[in-house]
Amino acid sequence: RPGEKKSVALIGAPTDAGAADRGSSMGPEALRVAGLREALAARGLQVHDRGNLNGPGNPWQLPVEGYRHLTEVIEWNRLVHDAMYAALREGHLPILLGGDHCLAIGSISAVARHCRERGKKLRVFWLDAHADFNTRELSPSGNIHGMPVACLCGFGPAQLSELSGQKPAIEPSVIRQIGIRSVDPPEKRFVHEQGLEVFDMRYIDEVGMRQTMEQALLGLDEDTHLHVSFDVDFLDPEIAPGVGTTIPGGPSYREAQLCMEMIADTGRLSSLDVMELNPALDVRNKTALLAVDLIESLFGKSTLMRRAVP
Ligand code: HAR
Ligand code: MN
Ligand code: MN
Ligand code: MN
Repeated sequence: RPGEKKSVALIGAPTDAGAADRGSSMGPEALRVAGLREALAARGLQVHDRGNLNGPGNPWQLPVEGYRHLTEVIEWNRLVHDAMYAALREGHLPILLGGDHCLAIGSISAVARHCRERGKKLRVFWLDAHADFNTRELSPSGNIHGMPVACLCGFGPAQLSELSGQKPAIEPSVIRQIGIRSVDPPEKRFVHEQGLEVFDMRYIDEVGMRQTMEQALLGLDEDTHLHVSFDVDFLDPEIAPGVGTTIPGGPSYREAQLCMEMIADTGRLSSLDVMELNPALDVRNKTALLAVDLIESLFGKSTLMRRAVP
């Protein structure tokens, strides 16, 4: 619809039931306080803040049969799936405000369902320090935020891996993982076995963020729905301390900006997760402010009116 403003729907999912630390349940509000709505509106977008989903509390229990808080995680992911799917159907670009990263199961299941119905190709960018490819058998912790990619690829409990109405929800071949620097040894074997395309920090060090992104973006076309799952622990903890599981050696401020800018240049971004922000561990909301700054770049803000140099 030419002339009409592109619209985004903000969906808050305040839970930390899938995580090792408490506090990412406060992520949605910290992003609002950091000015997310205003930043998106300044990009010319129409912003619909749908408020927060209302799911079960965190019972703070030990893992049972390899999963911590499975009942709560299933309920939250159902809510997230339904809200994301509804927003996509209404023509919005949905932004999930986490919440811990287990919620990407619901979010990406909704995106996968939507793409299947519209005959669209899907590409998922997983920006994270972690591969999140554990299963109950492989996980050292039982925390489900370490398992979403595996669940989406069909390795997980039925209530999670069948959320999209089809198992697997996605094929490993649609995923590009970027920024990875913490993978458990059995998880690493499984990543190789399933053939995930991983641009880890060693790779980014060697070829640079620009060439990394060029390769990750290869093959995108006008029929591609690009979903970005942004785990804030992707960023170097020096600039982004407000996350539960900091891992040193992440992308710098400039590398992260370039990553977001190159995604924006494709014009294919169609849905987004912003996950794992933990205000209880942050310093004067600086990680939330940084996340908003990067999201502005993801939606096309750049210093000058210029595309990348040849
Ligand atoms: N690999 C570890 C585990 O499975 C830690 C996972 C931490 N995950 C996140 N999200 N913070 O990426 O327990
Ligand atoms: Mn609307
Ligand atoms: Mn993650
Ligand atoms: Mn992570």
